[in-house]
Amino acid sequence: MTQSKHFETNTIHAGKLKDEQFGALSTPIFQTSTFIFDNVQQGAARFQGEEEGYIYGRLGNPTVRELEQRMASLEKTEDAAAFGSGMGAVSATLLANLQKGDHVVASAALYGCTFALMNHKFPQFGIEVSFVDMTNETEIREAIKANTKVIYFETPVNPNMVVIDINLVANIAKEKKIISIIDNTFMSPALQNPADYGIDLIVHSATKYLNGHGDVVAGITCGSKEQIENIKLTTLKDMGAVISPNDAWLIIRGLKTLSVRVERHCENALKVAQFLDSHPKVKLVNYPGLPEHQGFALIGKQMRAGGGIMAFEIDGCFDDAVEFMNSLHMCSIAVSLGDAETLIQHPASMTHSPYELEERAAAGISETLIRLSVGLEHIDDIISDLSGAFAAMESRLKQVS
Ligand code: LCS
Repeated sequence: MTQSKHFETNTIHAGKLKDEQFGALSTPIFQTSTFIFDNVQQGAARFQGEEEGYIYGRLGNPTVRELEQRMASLEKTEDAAAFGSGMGAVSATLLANLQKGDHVVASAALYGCTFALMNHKFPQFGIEVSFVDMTNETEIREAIKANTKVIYFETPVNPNMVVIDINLVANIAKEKKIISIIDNTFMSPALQNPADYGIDLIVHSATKYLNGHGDVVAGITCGSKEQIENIKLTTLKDMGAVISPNDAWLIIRGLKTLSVRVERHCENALKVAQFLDSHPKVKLVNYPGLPEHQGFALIGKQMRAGGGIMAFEIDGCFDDAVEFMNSLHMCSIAVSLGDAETLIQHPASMTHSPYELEERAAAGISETLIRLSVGLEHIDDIISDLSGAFAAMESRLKQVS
C-alpha cells in the first residue's frame, strides 16, 4: 500500500512486505542466521552488491527490513536501520558521522547513557563535545566551531521534560552545514515528526512507545537513503548492534497500535499532571501539556500533544521522595517508559546516575526529581495509587516528627 495521509492507517499498512508465498496477514518471522546462495557466483555477486538479496543475519533480514520500512514511512524519511538497542542506534548513528578531531554540540541534558557515551567515551577517541542549553539560541551558536560536525538533542529532554524548538536547531544546523540528530523516543512519530523540519537523522529507543509492551530492547535510526546506507555499511555492520528477527516482529506488532496507545497515554498523563499540579505535597510538575510549561506553546506546532511522561518534585527532601515511591502499590518502580504499565523512577539515582552531581545540577536534574511514565490503566486507579502514596508519606512523616 502506498502512504496514506492518515498516520493510523500507515502504522498498520505502510511499509508492509507482501508474503508472495503464502499470503500471510501477519509478517513471517525469518528466524535465520544466514541465507543460502544458489551457487558460488550468486554469493559473490551479493557480496559485491551486483545482485540484491540477503547474505547473513547481521547484514539484513526480511522481518527486520519490514520494520525498517515501516519506521521510515512513519518518520517520513527515505530509509531506516534497526538496532538491538536504543543505545546501539545512538552510538552507531553518531560514530558513522564522526572521526578523531571532530566536535559535537549536544544538549546538556540527555538520557544518562547518551551523556556517558559523549562525555566519557568520545574524548578517548579524540572527539570533543560541548554541552549547551539547547533552548538558548546564542549558546548554541557560540558553541559551534569550524570542526563541529554534529548537533545532537532530545525533545522533550529525558528526564526533566524541557522542550527544545526543533525548527530552531534544524535551521542553525542547515545554515552551518552540520548534521542534525534528534532522539525522538519520548514523543514517537505519533506525536512528532522531526523530518518535517529538515532534521537529518532521527534515533529512537524502540524499547519504549514503538514496541509499547515492555518486552523488547531495540533501537531505530531514520534518515536519508545515503545516511542509512553509510550507517549500515560501517557502524551497524562492523560494530554489530543488530536486532533479532523475533524482536523486530514484536515491534512491528506494537506499531499497529501506536496511535491508539499514545492517544490514551496522553489523555491519562494530562489528568495525572493536573492532579499532581494541584496536590499540596507537590512543588512543581514538568509536563508540556500544562499551560504554564516552558514548551506548551510548541504543542500544536512541533508536537501534537504533551505525551505520556512527566517529571515532578515533591515538596520535601530526598527521603520524602523515597517514602512516596515506596508507598505505591500499582505503579511499578522501574526505569524505561512508554509501556502499558505506569512506571516511576528516580533519575538522580537511576537513569541519570552516569552524571556527576554538578553535571546533574547544570542539566536541571534535581535530587528530588521523580519521573513518571503514565500507563494505560484506568485513570482513577493511577490517581488513587498516587494519592494513597502521598497520604502514606504524610502519615509516616507525622510519626517521625
Ligand atoms: N534515548 C532515550 C531518550 C532513552 O530514554 C533511552 C533509554 C535510550 C535512548 C536508550 O535506549 P535503550 O538502549 O535502553 O533501548 N531510556 C531509559 C530510561 O529512561 N529508563 O530506562 C532506559
